[in-house]
Amino acid sequence: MSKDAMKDSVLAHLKYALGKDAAHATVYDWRIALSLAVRDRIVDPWFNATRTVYRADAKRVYYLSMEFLIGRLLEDALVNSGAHDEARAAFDALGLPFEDVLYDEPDPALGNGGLGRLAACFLESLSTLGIPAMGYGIRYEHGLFRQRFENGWQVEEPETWLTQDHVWEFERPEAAFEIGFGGHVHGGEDRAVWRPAEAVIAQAFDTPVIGWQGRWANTLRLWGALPKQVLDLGRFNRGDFSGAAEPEALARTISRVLYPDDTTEGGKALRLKQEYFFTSASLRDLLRRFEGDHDDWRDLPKKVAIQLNDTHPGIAGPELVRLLVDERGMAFEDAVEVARGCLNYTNHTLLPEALERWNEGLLGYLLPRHMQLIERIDELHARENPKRKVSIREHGEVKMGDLSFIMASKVNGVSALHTELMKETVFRDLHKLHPERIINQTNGVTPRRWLRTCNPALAGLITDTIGDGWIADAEELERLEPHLDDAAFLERFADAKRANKARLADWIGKTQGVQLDPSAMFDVQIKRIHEYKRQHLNILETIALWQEMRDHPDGDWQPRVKIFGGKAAPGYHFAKEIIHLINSVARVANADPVTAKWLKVVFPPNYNVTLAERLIPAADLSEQISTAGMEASGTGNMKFALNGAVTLGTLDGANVEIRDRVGAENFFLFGMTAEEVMARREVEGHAAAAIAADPRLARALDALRNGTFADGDHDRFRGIADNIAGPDWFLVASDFADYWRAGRAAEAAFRDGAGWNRQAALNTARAGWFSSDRTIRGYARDIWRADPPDSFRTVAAE
Ligand code: F58
Repeated sequence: MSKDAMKDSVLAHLKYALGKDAAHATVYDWRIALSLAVRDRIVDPWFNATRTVYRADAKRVYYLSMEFLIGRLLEDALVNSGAHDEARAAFDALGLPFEDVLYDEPDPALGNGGLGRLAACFLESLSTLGIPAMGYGIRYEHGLFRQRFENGWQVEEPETWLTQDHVWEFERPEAAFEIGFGGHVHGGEDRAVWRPAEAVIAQAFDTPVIGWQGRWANTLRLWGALPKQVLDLGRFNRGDFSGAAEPEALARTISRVLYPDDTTEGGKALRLKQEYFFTSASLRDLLRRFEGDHDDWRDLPKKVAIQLNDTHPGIAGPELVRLLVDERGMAFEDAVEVARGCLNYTNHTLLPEALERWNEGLLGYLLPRHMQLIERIDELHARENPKRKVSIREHGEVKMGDLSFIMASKVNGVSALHTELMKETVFRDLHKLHPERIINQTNGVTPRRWLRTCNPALAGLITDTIGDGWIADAEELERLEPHLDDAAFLERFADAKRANKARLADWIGKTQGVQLDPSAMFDVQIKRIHEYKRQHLNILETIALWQEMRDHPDGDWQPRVKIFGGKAAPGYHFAKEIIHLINSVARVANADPVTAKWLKVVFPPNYNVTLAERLIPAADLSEQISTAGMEASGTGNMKFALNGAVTLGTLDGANVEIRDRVGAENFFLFGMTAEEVMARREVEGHAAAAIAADPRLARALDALRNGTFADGDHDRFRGIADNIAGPDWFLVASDFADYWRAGRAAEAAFRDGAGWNRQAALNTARAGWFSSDRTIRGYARDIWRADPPDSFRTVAAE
């Protein structure tokens, strides 16, 4: 499409879809008009892909996830459909600010963090690779809360992405299912009849996901909850107007917010309802599709691969069995076999408190038939494995991890280390019974969004140097290596980074009122706030650094900017304290005339995909400092490496594999190994010993207790200090000295400009393996046994 055709299309949509003329159009109007113009280009490849799959009767992959952290869609669609340059030229010709139009789009925050973003990267890679797939999730009216700070404290506000037109989705009123809860079960052992006490409607909303070069598009199908009955007319006519609207309000609650606070009983029930709601709708949808052209249910695993993204859709096991037994008359054991043939489960955490368990009372109340089936599945597993030591049920609870494991063909971890730890810890007993079931699939990220689109300066340099083949095959980035001895190339690499940093500094100056020197080292830690991720280790080191600078104001300090981003779960008090501490240190340190030329701390609020896209290209140093053995993989670590930031990190999650690939000399390693962590926890008084051995650490902790960052209030940060000095489960004190050492080593390396540039560029050159295309190929080969249809190449040529 030419620039003029794009311009005409945008103007036509402006006029006929929005009813505006160019003279009166707002940025919003232009954005919607452009989005519709691009959407027009996606619909044909989308239809073609769907037709191709039907014609070939190809196996489909269904990715079930509570979260799809898709981020803004317009720029992705422009880049992948190949319309980006024409659109920019068209907007230039119209005299409109293209960037402002792109940034006008709200960021659908339909996820918490890595798990949700991984699902979004996977969908994009599935489309790029032409693998027939569908993502299934929930269309939350309000995604993850919007974060703002009040006196340094996190305040949560509802996210409102759907108050504007969301033109990427197509509503499908005909794709709707009734989802029941509660009630009673009637009938026999095998075939039973469940009569739910209440029901809501799950209705589909489809978003096409276009792959690189517009060759293929899969669908993201999100379910919205609707009432069966809009209004209780009886109550309305009796004058009970708010009561009359109750059925609608109650039904809609199910798809209202992402991850409601489940510290209350009501919250727990709602979360379970959400999980069943989208899992049931998705399974019924895919069975209906299969039913259209097949008559033998035993063939289901040949045509359907279902991936459970963590245990949130773990009720899929019993639900699929129920749909086959109660609604299609299959024998129980046959149904279990068919279900196991289709289902696979990805684990994302070893943290015991994050492994889902459902109380049997609640489960039996909301899903009585499923509770019966879970009992039978457990009995069957016991019969099949007479020597087993485990049971799905324990202390009146159902362990969703074990249930998902037992009902899956394959169970995978998300990095090499995490997969090994899964075998030794959470799934030790089950792994012994089923030694072939656990496999590893190290995570990856899409290089389209996380390099090509978010970092045009670096992407342009790479393409000038080695051509654009790397966008489809990120491992081609290795071809940069011969250029790393070319001073002119390294200078251009540094120019790109400098430009990104200057742009970020400008934005932070405008939005946060903090002035940054773009030549300082930009040191970034962005992720959910959690004790195991150890933002408190980072801020403690910042305090120690600040103290040393004040002691030696004539020292030759390396200027450093510490950038933080992340949200704390609303009920996680300690994480909120950490946020408050970071903001308090920022307030004091940034105002200190002695240190301000060397040290700045910034924490832009409301970290989300859009903010990550701004920060990652501008980072010099990537902080990946979790307690070893606790971060399943991490995916931010991959995005940073791809964008030429050097990692300062522990031997945890995928850091291990990043270090293997980029080389130990291009990675700042510190801290204990996972094994050492386990051993150290057993040593009584480990924190006190570490503090006694390190006056620098002791002094930084003192500053938390003497009111330095709390206007003299000695108690404000005492909780954090006492935690580090006391139980210190996450070994902040024990790892502090080595973290300090590694930080200084990174600063010294950064001073050596040319050497640093080479290290940074080497990270980019060797990070191509961390593309989600590689990960998806692994899943397709080892788990799903699904391929692109033969005609994928023909479609490309059409
Ligand atoms: C993350 N999990 C892991 N969970 O922490 C990270 O190491 C990994 O790289 C990533 O998954 C992808 O595999 C994660 O993001 C959540 O967000 C939970 C969702 C349910 C509520 C509690 C948080």
